[in-house]
Amino acid sequence: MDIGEIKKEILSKSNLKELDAAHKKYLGKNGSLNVELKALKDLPPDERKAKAPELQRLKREIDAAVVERAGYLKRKEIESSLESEIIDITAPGVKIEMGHIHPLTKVQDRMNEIFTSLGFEIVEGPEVETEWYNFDALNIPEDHPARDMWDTFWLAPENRESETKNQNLLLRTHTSPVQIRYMETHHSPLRIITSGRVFRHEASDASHDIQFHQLEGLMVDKNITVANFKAVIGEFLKGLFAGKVQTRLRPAYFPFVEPGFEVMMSCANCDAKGCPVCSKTGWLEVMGAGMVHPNVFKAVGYDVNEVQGFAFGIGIDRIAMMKYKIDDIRLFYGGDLKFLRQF
Ligand code: FA5
Repeated sequence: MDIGEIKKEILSKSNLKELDAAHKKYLGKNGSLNVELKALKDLPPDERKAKAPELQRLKREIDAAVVERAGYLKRKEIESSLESEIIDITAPGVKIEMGHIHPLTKVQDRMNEIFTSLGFEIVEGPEVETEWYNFDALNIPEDHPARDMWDTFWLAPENRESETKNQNLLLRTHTSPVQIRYMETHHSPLRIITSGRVFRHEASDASHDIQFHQLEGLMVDKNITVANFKAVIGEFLKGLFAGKVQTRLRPAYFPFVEPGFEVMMSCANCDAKGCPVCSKTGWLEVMGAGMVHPNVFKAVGYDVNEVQGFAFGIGIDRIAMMKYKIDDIRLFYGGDLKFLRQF
């Protein structure tokens, strides 16, 4: 074996795979030098003694040449990969797309702003309610027909056998239960608003959905009248629409108020000419309201001879539809970016 030739061969290898093959050719399991090294043990002692040092030297030199070449090849590999990976710090960055506030949240924030400027405090309530808070305490007992128009999604009773019937769980139909929750733990005078998601078991169309948002308001004090309600709502509408819409109050029935009203707004979507949003009437109902019913005050332990109050529940989705001239409530929940990016 000519070590000079072998070294030349090793140095000619231009990648690690070829180099490994060359190493195996001499020192692999069946490599020519390895075979000779293994055969040493069968030689007579004299011959073995004479031949072994030479073979060992060859082995060392081949190993050393392979290690040296491998180091060189690896260095080259790293250098070339570094060249191709050069970072151009002057290149423009990749733009990270920012999300933005949903139109419903925008309107809700603005409504909160207006009411807090009028002295209302923001409070919260749960979306999963008990039957008692959603209906009974609001003067809507079990057999009351009003329950039909506020049908909702009931949750399967779980381990509640020991509880009374009106503790059944449901997705709240309105934000009005928060009135009860708040009055149970607070005394008059009070001025609160609460907003959030509500649910209805009903068919959807351009102005109705099975989930939507309400903002509830409640003011309780001595000598509160409908005039106070009209003043507060007047300020709210002025703040949001700057006098660009017409509103009217009409009598309506809600079991938890007496008298009750609905506030109608001239349809901004069709300039009150009539369209699917306003059911071709030119007017859209945006809130229910009224003077708090004595039975509600009794349910929370207030003295009905001492206090009066008004309450209202505004459909936030419909207010947003009027503000931005949106012709279908379902667009808010579709997740279509072409729609959402306009706000
Ligand atoms: C109520 O939910 C009462 N809790 C409101 C109230 C509060 C009355 C306090 C008196 C005192 P109503 O079901 O009308 O009432 O809903 C109130 C508002 O929610 C409506 O004026 C309308 O703007 C909106 N709304 C009602 N149903 C839907 C629906 N399916 N989709 C979208 N918005 C709706």
